Amino acid sequence: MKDTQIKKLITAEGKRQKSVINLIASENYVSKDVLAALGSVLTNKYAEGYPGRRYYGGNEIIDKVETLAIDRALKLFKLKPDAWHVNVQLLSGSPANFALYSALVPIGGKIMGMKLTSGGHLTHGHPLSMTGKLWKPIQFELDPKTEVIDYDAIEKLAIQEKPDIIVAGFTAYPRVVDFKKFRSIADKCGALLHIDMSHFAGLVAGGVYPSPFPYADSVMTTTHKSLRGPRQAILFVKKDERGFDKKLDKMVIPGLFGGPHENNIAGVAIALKEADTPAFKKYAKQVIKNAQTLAKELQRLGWKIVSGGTDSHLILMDTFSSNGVTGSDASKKLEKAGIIVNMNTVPGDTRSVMDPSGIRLGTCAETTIGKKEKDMIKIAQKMDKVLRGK
Ligand code: DSN
Repeated sequence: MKDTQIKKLITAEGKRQKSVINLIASENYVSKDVLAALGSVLTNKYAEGYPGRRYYGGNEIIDKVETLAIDRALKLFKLKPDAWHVNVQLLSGSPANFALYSALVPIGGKIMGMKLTSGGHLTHGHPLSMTGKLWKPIQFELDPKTEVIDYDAIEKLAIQEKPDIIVAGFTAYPRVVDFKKFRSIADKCGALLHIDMSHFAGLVAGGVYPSPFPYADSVMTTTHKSLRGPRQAILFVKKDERGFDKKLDKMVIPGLFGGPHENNIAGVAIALKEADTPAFKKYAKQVIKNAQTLAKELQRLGWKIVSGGTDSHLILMDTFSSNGVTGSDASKKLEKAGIIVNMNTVPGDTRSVMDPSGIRLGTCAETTIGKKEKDMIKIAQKMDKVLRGK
């Protein structure tokens, strides 16, 4: 690389990544092949439109790249091409959820999702997100006692509010989501069911977390979390007489978006193939084993883990009620000791989002570099020492 300033920064970031314990639940380390695709000549090409229907010439090879990504997405999640439609063009989860609502929910309609402080995402109808301004947000919270989803309360609210769409699948919720129950709630109030599986898509692919596809009308996933691909998103919609496939594609381009980043899409195609292997299944299993071990050891050391544990890659640790350490202080102290986490609200949090009561942990990245249960125990013990100032 001729630009020495940027080269130095890339090298420094590579070193930083190698030198820390990365417990950011939404990060992972991609393969060399994915990196090669991202830095390839595919970035030079404009390809507005879809395979076989582009506004620009010269897309005969690009069309094959995008088609491969779509085919591999269907294959990985065991979907029939005549039952599901796939759009791989959106760059990350927020614009993908926005495109989906724009395509399927009339402006001013109701989006029902989990509150940010309970583990929902900004794009599930938070008042500061455009998804909470252009549509009317109906927000639900967790059961304050058990800190898990209260399906009966959601059903009651849904029947009362009659949302156009219910969003399930969350950004800071460690437990398995019962998609069948969400389907039945959606049917009772006449809503569509949209699943945001960004966090656990890799676990679904690895067969260690339930698949939402039998129950959803639409599914969105980012590709860079447990799925271990580049930063990008995939949208899936049911293909039937409702015409969601055409509505979605038209909303993505020309409705919202321009030229797809085909270098990213090639990286996604590679990651989807990598996830379709026995080695990835083993990886997904280990991710959960590691998270459960980390949670258990932290609990043993006296730290409160939200909902009492985890069924996934993700742990929410209530540092404030355990020991009076705020989420912001905890994350700063840990970073100084080489452990990278993010501060996070906990269910029912009364502290501010900028200095909440807890931190969120995840095991995707550390499992990718080969960490096992014994390493998780050491990490928990180091965290305990740092947080207690020992
Ligand atoms: N930033 C993602 C996460 O960390 O979960 C969600 O947008």
